[in-house]
Amino acid sequence: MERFSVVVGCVFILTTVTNGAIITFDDLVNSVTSYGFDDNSDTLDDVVFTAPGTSSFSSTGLWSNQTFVNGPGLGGMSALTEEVRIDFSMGAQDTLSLGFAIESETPGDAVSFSVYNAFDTQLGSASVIDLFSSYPFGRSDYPEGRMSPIFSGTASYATIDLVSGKSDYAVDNLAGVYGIGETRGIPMGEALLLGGLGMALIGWFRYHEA
Ligand SMILES: [Ca+2]
Ligand SMILES: [Ca+2]
Repeated sequence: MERFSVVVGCVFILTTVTNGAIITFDDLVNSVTSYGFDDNSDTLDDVVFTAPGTSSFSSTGLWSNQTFVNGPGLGGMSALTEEVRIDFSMGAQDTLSLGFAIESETPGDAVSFSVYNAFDTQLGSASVIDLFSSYPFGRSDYPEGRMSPIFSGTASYATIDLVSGKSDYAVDNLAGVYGIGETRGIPMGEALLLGGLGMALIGWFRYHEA
């Protein structure tokens, strides 16, 4: 019985490891209207960012002197409603966190990150005021910050509302746990290590049963 438990435990580790991921947009192509991220490389995007209406995303903004955005980020122009919609094809859970910067000389604008389930019920939201980040010899080029909504349940999509005036924006480094329930590959070295550990445990139980 104990040996059975050990074997089942090892198989569980090998098939349902769920890792968080940070989306950096480093391969963003300029002027696309959506950007997909495939967390487990099964060719199905787990997270899809969409620009509203006829807008498109820009990868060419100068966002180098920022703390929360490291170019390239997902950039664009202000929209009448939200600037970015994020769909989680396989769900997201617990918390999300996204850096942002707004091309403005005046900080103090409120931005928001709202998370919804598949029935359009809001699960959580974060509202943040943009500020200049300080450096030892100055400050960031643009006001910026990080929005980190915490929620329970499975998120289906989220909306990012950044600017009401005519400003450019960039978001970057979305951290979260996506693709819930999907199978993930793990590095061969770790797989061999886990497999070896399982065999060693089985051997140990056989030795002690004898
Ligand atoms: Ca980036
Ligand atoms: Ca996938």
